[in-house]
Amino acid sequence: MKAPKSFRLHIGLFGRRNSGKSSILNALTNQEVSIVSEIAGTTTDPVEKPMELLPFGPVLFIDTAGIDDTGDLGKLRISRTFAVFDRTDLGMIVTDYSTWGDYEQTIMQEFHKREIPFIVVFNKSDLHSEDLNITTQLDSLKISYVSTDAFHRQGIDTLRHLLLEKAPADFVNRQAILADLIGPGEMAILVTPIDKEAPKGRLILPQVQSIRDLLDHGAFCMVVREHELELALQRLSSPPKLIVTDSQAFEKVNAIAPPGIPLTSFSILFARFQADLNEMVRGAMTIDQLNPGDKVLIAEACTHHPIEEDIGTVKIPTWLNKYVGGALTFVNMRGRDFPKNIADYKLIIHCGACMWNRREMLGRIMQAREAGVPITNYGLTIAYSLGIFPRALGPFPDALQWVKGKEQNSL
Ligand SMILES: Nc1nc2c(ncn2[C@@H]2O[C@H](COP(=O)(O)OP(=O)(O)O)[C@@H](O)[C@H]2O)c(=O)[nH]1
Ligand code: SF4
Ligand SMILES: [Mg+2]
Repeated sequence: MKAPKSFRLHIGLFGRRNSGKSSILNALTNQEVSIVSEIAGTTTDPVEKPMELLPFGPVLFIDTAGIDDTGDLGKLRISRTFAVFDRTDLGMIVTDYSTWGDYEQTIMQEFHKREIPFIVVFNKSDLHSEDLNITTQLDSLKISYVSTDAFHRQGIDTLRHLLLEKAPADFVNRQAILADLIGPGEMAILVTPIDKEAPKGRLILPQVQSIRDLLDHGAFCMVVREHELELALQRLSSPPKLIVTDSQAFEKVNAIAPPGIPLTSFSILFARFQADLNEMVRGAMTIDQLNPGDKVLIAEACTHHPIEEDIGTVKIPTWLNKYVGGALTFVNMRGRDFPKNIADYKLIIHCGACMWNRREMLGRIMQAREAGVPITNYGLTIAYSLGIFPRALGPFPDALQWVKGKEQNSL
């Protein structure tokens, strides 16, 4: 399904002709769709370029190709380029240290005036080295900047991290946990086992957040233990839109829930809400490629783990060793530190990051991707081990398609 335009992050690309806007776009998206040319552009109409930009997904670049400071700045104000500011959620000024001047400062002032977050990109760093006069000034104004060499793809990862850091929260955070799968006026059933591992007297955060999400969107739910699920289904005059269960009760719930009713787990909902479902599903699928002796990083966001004490230190390591038929080398990390040498690891298994915001988790996913290391989370590791993926990914066609393709290839 194509993402509607208004949900896309609009990135306004400003910069003189030949500053390297198209080259930066290509380097960021790894697509050769924007034409890189050595001849200065002729049109002053901004060009809209819908693209996939990791980790955001679909974004819209608005390329103001074809304007520069050769014209009168006054003309710029009335030109169609200036209207791009009205549509820009996040701005980029592409320049280099030798050309930084009035034109760039005008754009910068406009961003400031409109309170649009932006990044200054000093491109062509292979040709022009840093000018301390400029960067000291930007530092004092607390303006984010980066040096890139789009030609040799240097600095592009740093730029991508800055884009994530600066993007308005509305575009980074998911709007719904599960309400988008249910719809207003419709019902979900949430299955929450109440066993000795459940905290006393309360529900855990993901369950509470899911209930609230449904209420916020005019949907509703029934909350049951797995033992009462069958009875609950019998009482309903029409089936629920979705059943969500704790991964640990998945097998039981799978047997009770008629095949026509979509079923998923809280872990999967939260891999989508707090992280990136497709990326984490891909990560879990690489468990099959692990061999004894391989290094696996187990990362937890909290420095202490109030829930499920031993999952990262005992349960997952024990199961994975059994699965690969030998001892893997596990390293457990807690808190905000991420090891420098992540490329040494074959897999990163992260906690659900329920105490973090999505921006932080996407930052980690990007780091893993840059190092070429697959990443998944606790819940998906468990789900994969239980053989849950095909049914539990039913409500997420993209992720399911990927799993099916992978299974087909390995036949
Ligand atoms: N040396 C060098 N050349 C670059 C760099 N980025 C872009 N170019 C070259 O600069 C020219 C203009 O680039 P382009 O991306 O079309 O600029 P645009 O007009 O701003 O879109 C092309 O010849 C590019 O190959 C860079 O970082 N270093
Ligand atoms: S942030 Fe991670 S470690 Fe902390 S409670 Fe949530 S899942 Fe556990
Ligand atoms: Mg261009």
